[in-house]
Amino acid sequence: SGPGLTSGTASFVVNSPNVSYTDAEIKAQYTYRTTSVDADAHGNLVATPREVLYDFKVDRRVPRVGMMLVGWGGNNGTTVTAGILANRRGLAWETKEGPRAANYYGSVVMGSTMKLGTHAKSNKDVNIPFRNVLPMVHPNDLVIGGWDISKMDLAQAMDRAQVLEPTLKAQVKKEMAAMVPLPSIYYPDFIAANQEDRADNVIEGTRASMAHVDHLRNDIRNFKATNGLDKVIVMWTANTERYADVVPGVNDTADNLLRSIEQGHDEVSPSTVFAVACILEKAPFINGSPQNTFVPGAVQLAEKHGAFIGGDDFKSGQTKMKSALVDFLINAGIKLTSIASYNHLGNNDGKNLSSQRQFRSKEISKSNVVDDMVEANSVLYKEGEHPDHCVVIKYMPAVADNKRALDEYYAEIFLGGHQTISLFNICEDSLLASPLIIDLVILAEMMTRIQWRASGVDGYKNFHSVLSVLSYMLKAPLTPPGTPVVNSLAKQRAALTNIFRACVGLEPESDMTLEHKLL
Ligand code: NAI
Ligand code: DG6
Repeated sequence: SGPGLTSGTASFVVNSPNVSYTDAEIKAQYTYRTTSVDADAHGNLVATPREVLYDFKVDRRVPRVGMMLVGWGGNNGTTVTAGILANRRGLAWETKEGPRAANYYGSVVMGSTMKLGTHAKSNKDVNIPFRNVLPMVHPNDLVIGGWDISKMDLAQAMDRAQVLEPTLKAQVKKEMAAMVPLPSIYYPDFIAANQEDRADNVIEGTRASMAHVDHLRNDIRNFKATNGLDKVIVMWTANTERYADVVPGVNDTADNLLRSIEQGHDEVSPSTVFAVACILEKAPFINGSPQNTFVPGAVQLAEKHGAFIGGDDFKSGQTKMKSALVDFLINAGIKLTSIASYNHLGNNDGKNLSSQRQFRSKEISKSNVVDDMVEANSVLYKEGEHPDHCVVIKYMPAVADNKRALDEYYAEIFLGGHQTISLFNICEDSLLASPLIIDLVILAEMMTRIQWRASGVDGYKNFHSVLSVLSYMLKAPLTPPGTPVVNSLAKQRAALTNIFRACVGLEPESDMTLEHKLL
């Protein structure tokens, strides 16, 4: 059939000989234009425009998708679940500030737009909801399940989290009470000792084992079958673990990792066992916490099985600001010389992070987020020079999920002057993280339906197993081995939108707007 898109799958068609539509697929031929740089015999840089022709193929059939959360009974798990129920049922509730209604604010997919192009007659920008650029799953349609080492049902767990208004909770309570997390694996050495009293819903055994992998695979299969699902996406939103030591022979290759699991090696974390189970089950697995779940052996296993993985650590508030603000400062030619970041929070995440080894995982993911921007500016920074950067997190039970993040950015400006920027960011942490969980699930699922080939070559392939296209939502983006990490928020968003545009044969949005300048 021709290029007639049914409403609800997309709100536009691309009118181009390079793009074709059937009920099942969108096919696009796309010219990827880059600039290749080399040095000549005198050491001068030579920039050469390059073009590569790719074919993209997008499966337009939106599947029935399950989202399984590890740590379902936590603050993020209960908040995202209640949020989806509230949206699905179009709920409204009273607060002291007046009525509020369900929305998806904070989700790039559901709450943001992208420029499609300029209007043929008026030359004005035409913007479309981000979710319409490709046929994505709607979050209201996600079937939700998951695991927790705490057996509390989701209604009680939502009360424990202290995030949502009582008037909203009352409306979703019945449905949430019927949701009970599956038992999970608990290896006490990996999370803070102060979490022990939560662990009343655990599968036997306190070390990695193939029995655990098989148990989790079986859980995914059952969830899929019981709910008639086409796909399941699994998200780690459980406690931050300590780093696992990367040891040659233990977790450095896929085979070694599998052997270590069989032998019950104590450097294999629960999150890595979940990752392995998902990889073997071909369920995309995303790590929303900072620990090194994806030890080299896990990445290699994913590559071997063509399974999708993504991570690490949701980028919600302070770090998102940092990856936007530092981009601005350094690209404005201002020499950032130090960043001091303080947080205090009183939720269970804060309690877990009050333990040194778990804090260290978070400190690492929060600290590396400006490296690429600094490295890119050799005018301001000598090789190896870096702004001072410190990260402090304190547990303050009284503020519960209302995290306080205080940042001071100190910079050198014109002629030795100084600029100090102080930020004070207060918000419910889980209300920022929940839309990221939704985006990560929807985008990861979308990536399972996009394939590519070099034009003229037989056989389409998937994107690389490591979904670095999810970087916008993650503090320490995992990238395919040997490829650079991009932290700049603007670049991360541009990569996401422009890759999705390429899939329907559209050029990247350049923002040149020559039509308004060459008059
Ligand atoms: P939380 O502590 O409220 O929830 C974590 C849940 O995981 C708890 O219910 C706990 O019982 C469960 N759990 C621990 N180990 C488990 C295991 N092996 N299997 C299954 N369940 C297990 O924490 P919250 O606030 O929901 O955050 C979750 C994770 O997301 C943390 O690692 C946090 O650092 C990370 N994160 C949170 C952000 C936010 O804005 N809320 C942003 C960035 C990351
Ligand atoms: C305090 O830093 C606790 C953490 O879990 C953070 O709240 C979380 O990682 C979000 O961090 P950020 O920097 O994205 O706001």
